[in-house]
Amino acid sequence: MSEQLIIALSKGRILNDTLPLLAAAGIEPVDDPERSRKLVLDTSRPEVKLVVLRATDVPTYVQYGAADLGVAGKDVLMEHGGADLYEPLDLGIARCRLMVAGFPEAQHRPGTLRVATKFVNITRRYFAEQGRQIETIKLYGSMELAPIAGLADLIVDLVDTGRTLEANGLVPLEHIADISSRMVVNRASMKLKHRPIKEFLARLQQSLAQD
Ligand code: PRT
Ligand code: MG
Repeated sequence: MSEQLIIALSKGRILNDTLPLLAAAGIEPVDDPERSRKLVLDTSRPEVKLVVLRATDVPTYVQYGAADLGVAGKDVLMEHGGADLYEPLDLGIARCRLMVAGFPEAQHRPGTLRVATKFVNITRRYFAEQGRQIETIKLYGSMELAPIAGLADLIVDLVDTGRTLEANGLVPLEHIADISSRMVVNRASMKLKHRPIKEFLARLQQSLAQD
């Protein structure tokens, strides 16, 4: 019997782009992940199971080895810190940019700026590296509202087309990082299940190269 592999997938927009890549690598869920109420999904390969998680929980599952592999946005990985994770593959999906945004010139206001974001770790690191003093305000969604409502001077958020910013009178001000989804691997699994993981990554890489 071959060793079991558990792959953690991020719910939502990343999932739609991940499933075709897995299918091309020979792994297809037996039940529709969008519809099934099962938390652990069987696949076309009996030794491979999928768990579909809240995106921010994926690095945690892989870090502790509850999943051997996982797919997560670089934003989520940067915010998590990446302890005990290998990041062998850029899947090139769900691309966007992590940006500082706000009303034009907002970053030149005097005094300590207030920055609203769900990425508090990334935000603190980014401004600290530049020696700029800020106060972070943790939000869980609708960051774009914060400057409009007077809650914050700036936001740190993901930007794709820029339409959400524009629709709210905001502009992108500073580029922090280019984002795409990555395959991550638990460090212990990489050693203990080296062969099946290497084979899986090779198949995935091949299907990426054919795109
Ligand atoms: O919903 P939940 O809180 O569980 O998680 P989530 O909202 O973070 O999940 P989901 O399904 O939205 O997926 C988020 C992941 O997709 C992120 O971690 C990124 O890696 C990736 N991604 C890629 C994006 C975007 N593009 C994106 N544009 N995540 C969010 N957005 C949002 C952005 O926050 C902003 O509100 O889209 C809006 C901007 O889009 P434009 O096109 O108007 O610029
Ligand atoms: Mg969402």
